[in-house]
Formats: sequence, C-alpha cells, structure tokens
Amino acid sequence: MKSIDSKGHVTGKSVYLDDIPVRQNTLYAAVLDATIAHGEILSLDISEAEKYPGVAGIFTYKDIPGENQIGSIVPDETLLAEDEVIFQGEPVALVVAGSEAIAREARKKIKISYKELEVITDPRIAAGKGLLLQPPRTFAMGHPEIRWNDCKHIFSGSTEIGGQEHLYIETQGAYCFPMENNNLMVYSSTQSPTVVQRAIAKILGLSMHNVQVDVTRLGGAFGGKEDQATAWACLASLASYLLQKPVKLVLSRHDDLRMTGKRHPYSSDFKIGLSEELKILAYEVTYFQNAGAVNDLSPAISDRTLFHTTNAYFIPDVKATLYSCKTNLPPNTAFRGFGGPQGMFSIESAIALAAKELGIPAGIIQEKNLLKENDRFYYGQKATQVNIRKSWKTAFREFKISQKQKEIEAFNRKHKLIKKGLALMPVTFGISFTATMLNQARALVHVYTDGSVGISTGVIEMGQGVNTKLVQVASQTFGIDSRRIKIESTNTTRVANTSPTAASTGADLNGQALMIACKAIVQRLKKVAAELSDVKAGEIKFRDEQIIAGGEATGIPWEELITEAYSRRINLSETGHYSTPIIHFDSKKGKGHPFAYHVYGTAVLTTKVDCLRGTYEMEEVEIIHDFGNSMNPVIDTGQAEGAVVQGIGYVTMEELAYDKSGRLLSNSLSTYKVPDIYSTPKVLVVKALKAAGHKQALLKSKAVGEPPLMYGLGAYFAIQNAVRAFNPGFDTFDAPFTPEKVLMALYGKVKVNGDKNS
Ligand code: LUZ
Ligand code: MOS
Repeated sequence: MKSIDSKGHVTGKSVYLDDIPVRQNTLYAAVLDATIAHGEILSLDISEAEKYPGVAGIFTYKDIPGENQIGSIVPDETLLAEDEVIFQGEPVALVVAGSEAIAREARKKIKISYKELEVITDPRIAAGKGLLLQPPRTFAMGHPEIRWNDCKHIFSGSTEIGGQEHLYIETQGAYCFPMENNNLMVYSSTQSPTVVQRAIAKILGLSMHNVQVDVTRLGGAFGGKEDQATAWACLASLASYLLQKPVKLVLSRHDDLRMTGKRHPYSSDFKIGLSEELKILAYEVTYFQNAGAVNDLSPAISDRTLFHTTNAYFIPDVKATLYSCKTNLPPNTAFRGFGGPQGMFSIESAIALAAKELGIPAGIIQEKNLLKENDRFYYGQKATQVNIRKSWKTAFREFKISQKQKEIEAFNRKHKLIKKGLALMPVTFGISFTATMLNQARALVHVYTDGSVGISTGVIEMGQGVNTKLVQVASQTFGIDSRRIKIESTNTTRVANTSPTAASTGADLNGQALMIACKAIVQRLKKVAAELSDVKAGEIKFRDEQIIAGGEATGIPWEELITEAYSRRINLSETGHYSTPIIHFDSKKGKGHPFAYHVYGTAVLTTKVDCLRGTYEMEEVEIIHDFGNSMNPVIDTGQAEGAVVQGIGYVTMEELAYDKSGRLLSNSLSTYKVPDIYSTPKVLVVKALKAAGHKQALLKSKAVGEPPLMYGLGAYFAIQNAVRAFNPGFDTFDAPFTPEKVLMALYGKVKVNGDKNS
C-alpha cells in the first residue's frame, strides 16, 4: 500500500506544527541562550527589552510557578538557567511579543554578564577530572583478562567517532493556548507526547490531566525530538499560562543548530585477541562518551552502546566499560541507532586493525566470527532465528562480492592516483526499548455507524510511514477498504501514557495494540454476523467489505453489519493494550533478555578515492536486509535507503566542530555538510533477505527504522581500504572521514594507531 501521506506531502497540504492556523491574539516567543559554555551569571538586565515596543513579557526561571526541572531520566536539567550556565545555547530567558521579528529584536536588548569558568569539551579530560554523569558501567561475559593467554594475535588501538546533527527538516517548535479552568492545549513537534505533558505539568505545578498534548505529524525527528522537543513546549506553555494567551515558539534553523544536542561523539580504546584460526577469543573496550552538560537520554544510550559492543559477532570473552562524561556542550541525545553505531564502530575498527596487521581482508575475520544459532550475546540473551550468516552468504552470491574484490585489486594495480576500496558491514540490532518498562502501547478504535473507522494510538508519524502501516492492520483485521479508515492525531487525552516513538518500535508496539483492539470488535461483530447468516460465529470471516460465512460470500455488506450491531446496542469502540512478552533485563548484573528479536543484514560498500585531491565517491552500496516478512516493501525499502545514506553521511562528510570555548563552529548548513543527491552512492540496492519474520514483529514484518543506518559505517572502512592501497601504513580510526582527513591520510605522516596527537 502506498503511503497515505504521499499526496498531502507532494501537494503541500500536509499540516506540520508551523502550519496550524493560529488563534486571535497569538504571541510569539524567542529564546535567549547562553553565549558562553560555562560561567556564573553575574547580572541579567531585562529592563530595556521589556520596554521594547510590542513585547508582552520576558520570563526567567524566577517566573516558573512549579519546578524548574525537565530532566526525563535524571532530574538534572533546568528549563531556564539559574545562577550558572553550563553550555552555549542553554536557555536563559524567554521573550514574548506580538511577532517573531519583535521577539528576536527585543532578545538582543537583554544584558547579561558572566564570570567565566573552565570549559571542558573533551570526554577524556572530563573523565580524568572525575566529571561523570553516571558511575562507569560495565557489561561482561567470561574473562578476557585470562583469555589473552590463549590468543595467538592481540591488537589494541583507539577510535574517535564524532557526533551528528539530526537536521530534521522541521525545526523544534510548540504552540500552546490556555483553556478554561487552568487547562492547557499544547501542540508540540515531539516524538514523546507524554514526556512533554509530564514536564509541562511539573514546570507549571499542574497535574498531567490539565495538559493536553496533540501531535499530527513531524517533519522528521531521527531521535532529536525524543527528549529535546520538551524544552520548547515547556517554554511556550510557561508564557501561555502566565499571560493566558496563545503562544507559539518555533526555532529558526540557526537557533535549533546552536541550542540542541546531537548524536554523542565517542572516544574509545580497544583490545582484540584472535586464535590461530582467526576466531575472536577476547575483546575489551572502554568508551568515553561525550554526553554534554546533563544526562538527557545518555544513560539509556550508554546501555545500547554496551548491548551492541559485539555487533554481529560471537565473542566468548568480552568486557566493555562506558564512561558517560560531563562536558560543556549541549546535552547530546537520541539519534537513530542510539549509541549502537558508536559501539559497532569500535569492534569493526578492531577487526580492521587485525586484518591490516595480518595482511588479510577484514571480511575473512568478520565471516569467521558471525553469530550462529543459539550463541549467547554477552548480555545473556540467546540468539535465535539468526539470519546473519544467511544474509552474508546471500550478499556474496547476489552481489558477486568475490569478483568485485578481484576487480578492485586489478583496478588498484592499474591506477596510481585513483584507488578503490571495498568493505563489508554486517549488522545485528536488537529491537525493543532497552528500558523494559517502555515496551508498551495502547490504541483506541471507534467504528462509526456508517462503517467508517477512526483510530488513535500513541505512535508519532514522522515520515517513516507508520500511519500507513496502522491503516493496513485495521483494514486487514476488519476486512474492509483502507478508505474507510482514518488515523487521528496522537493526543494524550485519547491515548495516555505513551512511550516515545523510538527504538524502531513504533509500528510493532502500536500496531499490535491496534490489532488487539480491532480483534475485540471483530469478536463482537462475528456474533451478530453469525445470527444474520445462520452459521456459527466460528465460521464467520470479514473480507472484501462483506460477511463471509462458512467460506461463502454472503453479500451482506460491512455497513449493514455495523448498522445491525449498533441497533443491537453492541459496543463499537475498543481500546487495545500491548506489552512485549518475554523481555526482561537485570541492569545491575547486565544480564537478561532485553530484546524481542534482532534484525540482521549485510552490506557491501565500494568507494573510489581521488588520491590527488582526497575526494571520494561512494560507488556501490548493496545490501541484503532482513525485513522479516515485510508488510510494506515500498515503505520499508525507503526507510532502509534513507538510513544507510544517513549512516554514510555520519562517517564521511558530517563533521561537527566546536572550538575550545565550546562554541559550535559548524552552526549552519554552509559549514555542516550532509549528503545530498550528488553524494549518495551511484548504485544503492537494498534487497530483502528471504526470511519468515518473527512472531513478535507486527505481522512478522520486522522493525526497520534504525538497523540499516549502521550499514553506513562500512563507508569508513571502504575509504580506509582505498587509502591503504595508496599509503599502506595508514591505520587510524577517526570518523568522519572527511576529504580533508583523507588527504592527510594519503600524504601526511603515517599515523600510528593510539598516537592521537599526531
Ligand atoms: N530510545 C529509548 C531509543 O528511550 N530507548 C531505547 O532503547 C532506544 N533505542 C533506540 C532508539 N531510541
Ligand atoms: Mo530514537 S534514536 O528516538 O529511536
């Protein structure tokens, strides 16, 4: 089925937050943010700004009627700074005026003076000073410290991997207006309506039932609106509540780039040990996560890094330790993959280093160590229905990888100044929120008397096509045409206590809740249909908009059935609640069965490097991906293609630069480069692995949002292999591999791994 949004999107009729028609007397807000990354606020003078014509109010933390606190996992994040600022871009005051332009002008009239304090942006320096947001966290299996004795080959090194800007097309924003009796209506561009609702209630000293949050759709999010949509909704609500007027706050692109957190940069040390037969026997890794100034979602992201430390491999003795380091950067946050990519980059770097030292292609080591059925992940879960080897083998066959490798070797022998490189990237990604509690969802279904259907769930449509999947579920379960089905906005008064739409679980959790609700209505309708057609309820089915009795079409249409059910006073509405079975995790021990299932796949990536300029092109990216039994191949393939390009951008051109004062230098789209149509691979093929799917996946169709992003990591290693064909000594692991860094790698002093200052 085609996306139900495609027509609205291409005709420009789809409504995003900024398109919601505003009410009379709407005011507009702009945020004044800290211009230094660490300091005491000595004085804050708003008097001149207050007098600026058209200004309706200026608010600081002193105006907050409830608690100045929006931390979602740990209460360590103020909405508005009090006496100290801890990152550049931290909100300090809110200016509200008759127009956006006035608010932004008046903002400049606020005078603020600071006493500057030491700024730390490097996670290793932070760790050295004991600046940690959480105690160090270790997951382990076996005893690598003993196992080194059995290893024939041991290699160690370090990796750096940068952050990533989400660059959702729609910037952060919220629109709020007061309702009677102190209630508030809030439109928010959030992945987490309930997180927003809870935070607003806390800020204003209200109860959650006073705050109604509504979301129609987002113009992209990628994790950037899982936790970081909250502040803007709280600020707009604060002004709206205090002024009793509608208030809109939409960040400009520059404000958004400067004030919001990104994917976490990591700096890591690894040690890998292999047997004579190239089995990885032991692996140890220490991660220094650059978390920024407050926790945000970092504790959960840390967990996912630890879960994906061994990627697609079985390693018997593993120990991984993570330091979540407090720096003076905007709080880094969720981003598609959620710490997984950084963990996988380390193990892939370790394998790449071993391969280089042993003079063999990395693929040989990768293949020998891929997970097998019933292997145990080092966090305790047994791997079942493992498709990684199957995807690897299929990729070799379908994409003629051995032949490609030979062609590249021949090409490199022939060409002096152009070199090609190839890398394989197997991916294994766990599906479920790592916080078991969040793996639940609800749906509300109404069948109206004319046979049309309205559906509410807790899921957020952000371009991933989840609403189309919901239509498919309802249409299949009721046996009716998709045109009868409407997906309502996501609203906290219709579906409460929503989990964020995140962790690739949106369709699985909400789709299964929806199916439960639809099935309950179907059960009731079957009794009515049985009486109408004189067979037992067990022999009734609904298909093609009519009652099928004992396998025969009755000609009794859906509408008639509904009219009859209503006249018999049968309940035509239902809620469904789904919670993922089986999963559990003991976070103290670091053991359990945290994931409903895993998604598997293998990518092969080739690149061509211009060894004069350091520029490169991704030539072919070909993927065998485990979609399970895809319920919507067009949508799922689109998700996979978008994700892999985003992953390639992450390790190639997307470079966040901060200066020593903690200022974001890459603070505009002229200095932060993301993949465009010219930099996407010339050939991009995503083929579905023939697979049965998993019974915990919605209609056996596996979650698809995040896993394919990690194929993109292979771009780093493909470029590295091309560079090595020119400069064999090169073995640094420092992503993103921008053309500038490629040029240095081609000609600069050959870096020795672990020598970070050269
Ligand atoms: N968000 C979250 C996520 O809160 N928990 C998770 O486990 C997760 N995983 C991936 C992406 N977002
Ligand atoms: Mo997420 S990284 O909000 O699934």
